[in-house]
Amino acid sequence: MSYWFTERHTPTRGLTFQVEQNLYQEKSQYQILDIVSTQDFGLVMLLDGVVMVTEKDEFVYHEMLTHPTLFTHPSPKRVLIIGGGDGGTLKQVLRHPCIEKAVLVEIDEMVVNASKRFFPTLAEAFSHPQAEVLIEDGIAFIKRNEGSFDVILIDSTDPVGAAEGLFHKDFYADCYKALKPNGILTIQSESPWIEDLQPVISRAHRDLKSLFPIVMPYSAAIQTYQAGLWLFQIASKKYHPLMDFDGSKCRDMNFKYYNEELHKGCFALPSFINRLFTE
Ligand code: AG3
Repeated sequence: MSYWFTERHTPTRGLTFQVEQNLYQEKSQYQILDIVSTQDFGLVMLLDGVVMVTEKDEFVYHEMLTHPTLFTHPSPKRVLIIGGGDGGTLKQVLRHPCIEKAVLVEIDEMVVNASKRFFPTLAEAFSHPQAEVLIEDGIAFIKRNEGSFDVILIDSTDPVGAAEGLFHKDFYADCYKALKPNGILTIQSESPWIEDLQPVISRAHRDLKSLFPIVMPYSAAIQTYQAGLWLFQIASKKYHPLMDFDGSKCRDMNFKYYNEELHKGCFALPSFINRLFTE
């Protein structure tokens, strides 16, 4: 029996689509997971009623969280993903032949297991020889791993509940320490159209700037996330996302969203968004 599902983005607006079938529901100590099937987006994973992954457009978020950073760092060998239990980010990371080790630290095993069952094309990354999957709180993990990674990618849920600590300055400081001297941290940074999130986005920028010499926000158009426009922020110890970018490396890689021109363009932001980073 099909029905209209709405994810509420604010008390007065949201994203609505038709669900064909509820396929699966499970509850962990952290959240409720639903897998539903839809005409428009294929299978959709919801956590606490919030869209996390859709078969149709997962590539946009996962490519854009990964490739701008991995093509900025000239030789990323050790990559850490915090969150990302669906495996989508890990899959994109492992497309880079220079990767020697990609560690995924997900707090909720339920997400990993559901992805294995319902998103096998993402979850296949878990069994890649260079991949290591740990079920652990990323905030604790990072404190034990100083100087270990070239790149850290934060693939978190929204800044509520278990993920809230992943938006805090203390956590970014621990990420700074867990990076090697030329390392890069990249975070998913929510939608600039949601007024309540604007202070969170601005604060993250300020906090990252207080730690890293180079901080560059960028955007991607993700139709199934809030208001269809999403931000990320790169925080880098040395390499500059435009000056140190070598476009020749990505030319033959056949991405679905990311490409060389888009890399250069995604850092150009609308003025109202730039103001979130200057005021
Ligand atoms: N990370 C989820 C980003 C937050 C989405 N928020 C929202 N739709 N309100 C995602 C998991 C993908 N690996």
